[in-house]
Amino acid sequence: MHSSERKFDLSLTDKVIAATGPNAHPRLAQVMPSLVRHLHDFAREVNLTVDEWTTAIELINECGRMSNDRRNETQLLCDILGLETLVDEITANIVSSASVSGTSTPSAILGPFYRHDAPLLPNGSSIVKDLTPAVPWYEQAVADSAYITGRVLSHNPLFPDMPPTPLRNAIVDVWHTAPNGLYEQQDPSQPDMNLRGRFATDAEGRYAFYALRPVAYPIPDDGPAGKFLALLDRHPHRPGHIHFIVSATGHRTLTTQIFDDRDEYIEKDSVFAVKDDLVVHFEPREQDPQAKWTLNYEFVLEAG
Ligand code: MBD
Ligand code: FE
Repeated sequence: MHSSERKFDLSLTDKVIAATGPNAHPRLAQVMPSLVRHLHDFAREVNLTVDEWTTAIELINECGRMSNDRRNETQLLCDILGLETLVDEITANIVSSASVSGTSTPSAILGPFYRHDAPLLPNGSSIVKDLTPAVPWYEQAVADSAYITGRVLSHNPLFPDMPPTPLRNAIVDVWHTAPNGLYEQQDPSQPDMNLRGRFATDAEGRYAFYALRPVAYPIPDDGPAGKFLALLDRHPHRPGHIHFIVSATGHRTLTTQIFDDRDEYIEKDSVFAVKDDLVVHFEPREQDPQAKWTLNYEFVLEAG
């Protein structure tokens, strides 16, 4: 054989797949042949060298080293590759016919900054903590102050033509960044649990709280995911968004985000999470010293 001709051991792939034993975890036994095939095909297709593979290993190791309960760099790496959005889409297709047909609210990715146990607050209260003129972003917080209201409704896919009905005691769990583009756990200058809260809907399914219009912000770009973006000549910005997890007894829990339509990054989200039905329009709010803007948004959960 000519020495410049590349010849790969295709049977290696088969050997790796065949090495799986009869008592393997069933789901792994089902998915690993595909993973191994795609992984090997990728390496052969791009002529992956040892040096390149070592660089990739270092990237993944660095992501792992940086990940903790304040920062999930490995998840961020998946996010910039579109994997969290893809998995969310696949999950919706498998388990939720209604979200696919557009009758329930579409999901969006969780992202790396959710915290459990945000305070349960009364409707009509504010998730903006300690807002005084001493806060560096005070002016912008006042300019972006927003009253967000809406209802949580139930859609039953068994009765697709029935209009959605209000859900009492649904929990609306919300979180977003400060005007400096940082979540409270990323920012020592913010009080614990700032811009996070949970609200229970009333008998008519309504929730209401004060928050801020969200700002566009760069995902953390001082780590390996950020370095990777730079190597790809990609920007790190996400359009301004507010995260929600909406849950109610007997319903599929909805993890989603809403996106402010004023945002220039709405069509170039660095983690590919924007969906048309999740783009919202804030309206000016009259005669409320606590809010310059208002938004009404209904969440439709799927029964089952
Ligand atoms: C975020 O704030 C976020 O919501 C996602 C999905 C990824 C990175 C940063
Ligand atoms: Fe986010």
